[in-house]
Amino acid sequence: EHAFWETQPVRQFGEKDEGEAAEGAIDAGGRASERAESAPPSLPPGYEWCSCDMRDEETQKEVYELLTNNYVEDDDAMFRFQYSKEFLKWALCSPGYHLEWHVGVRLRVTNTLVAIITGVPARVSVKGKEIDMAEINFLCVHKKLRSKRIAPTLIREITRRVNAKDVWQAAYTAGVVLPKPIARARYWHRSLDIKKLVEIGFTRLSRDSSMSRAVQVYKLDPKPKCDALRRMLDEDVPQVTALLSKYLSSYSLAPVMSEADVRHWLMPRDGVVFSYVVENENGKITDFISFYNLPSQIIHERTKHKELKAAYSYYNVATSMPLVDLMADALILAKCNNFDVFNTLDLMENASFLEQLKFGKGDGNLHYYLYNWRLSADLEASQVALVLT
Ligand code: MYA
Ligand code: JJ1
Repeated sequence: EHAFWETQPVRQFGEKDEGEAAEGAIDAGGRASERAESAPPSLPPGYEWCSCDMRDEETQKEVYELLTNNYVEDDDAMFRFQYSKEFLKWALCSPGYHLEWHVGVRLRVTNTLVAIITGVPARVSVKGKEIDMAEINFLCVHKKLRSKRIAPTLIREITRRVNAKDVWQAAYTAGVVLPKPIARARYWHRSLDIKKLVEIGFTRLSRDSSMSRAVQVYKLDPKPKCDALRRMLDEDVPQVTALLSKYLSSYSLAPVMSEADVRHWLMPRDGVVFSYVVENENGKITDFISFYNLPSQIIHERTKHKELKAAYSYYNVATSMPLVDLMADALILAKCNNFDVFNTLDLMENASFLEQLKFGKGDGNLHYYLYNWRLSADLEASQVALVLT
């Protein structure tokens, strides 16, 4: 059934529950390092390993093009993620990143990049235990090379390179079900430009609704309700770090962020990540909003539209007002920034505002996984506070 995953230190389907006592590394200390390989696994003849330097413009373009044409699609192959170069640089060149964890496969004769898998270092809190991990993302094999077992080879190679830095755990997400999810989250969508969303087939009008009625339903105020909301500034980093750290510490799975991490992941970046704070009269930051820009390409373009502009909810903290009021303003800010739709997962407290703010449940799931870490029980989405880009 899972010829590759059965060989890996991950929870298997049908495995007996071993209770709280068994929580921890599946393949512990000594055994894990015995497993560590000293040479890369072999690729089919004609292919070779490389590292992708995302600060090099030529490489950035190759990674961008591989993903643009071959990365994640929805179940009906209508939309494909369209990560921008700036976004990829942000997602991959985070504090402490290792060039070798951006693994590529090239076709020797032409030097064409045909597959990648990436990792960045992150400190992750799992049920209160802080672990240095790799966050794995952007696993992608060119459409013409699918089903040749290249993905397992990529996973083995990145595992080897991560282990070489003395890191033995990883966190990753996928739309597909693999052995074995620790949590399942759902995508929810809030229309900002309903007319465009219908035209491109992202949404349908309910049977009893006309377009003009739907436009009314999704209409938003032109400006946020909260006057004290402003873009996050560099000088806010210490307070945002404190606010966020306190908030995240109550979850079973959450990133542990230093000021440097917050500066990297949460300071506004044009066209990539949007962050806002509420500062009170005493100069105290009480609330925080963030979302990132991840457009999708419209695969069978039948209309004038080429791209779906989607904002994805990132980390949000409300202390001076109800979360639903803060997120109502997040929708307005996304609309002001010309997004067509605001997407979120039902992580953290997000389920509490979905209905009131007119989100609809999407057709996509996101499964969360840990590599080489056993939990005694699955987590509820509401206990997960880790958002991977
Ligand atoms: S999730 C996003 C994944 N990317 C896409 O969906 C893009 C479009 N699809 C593709 O590019 C290919 O279809 C991929 C598979 C590359 C996905 N995660 O080579 P194959 C297993 C893990 O013949 P292909 C993300 O980026 C599959 O069950 N495994 O298949 C997080 C089968 O194994 P088994 C997957 O279709 C990635 C084997 O691969 C996935 O040509 C986290 C078939 O290989 C998947 N998304 O290529 C990776 N899809 O027989 C794990 C299929 O056992 C990281 N498979 O069922 C683990 C931690 C590593 C570091 C550890 C450090 C300590
Ligand atoms: O975007 C997604 N679904 C959309 C489009 C569906 C098109 C047909 N399949 C969707 N639209 C309906 C929304 C509507 C809103 C108002 C009320 C009624 C419903 O559902 C989905 C998420 O829902 N996206 C995907 O499937 C993309 C893949 C997601 C997995 C990503 C894994 C990559 C992680 C790597 O780390």
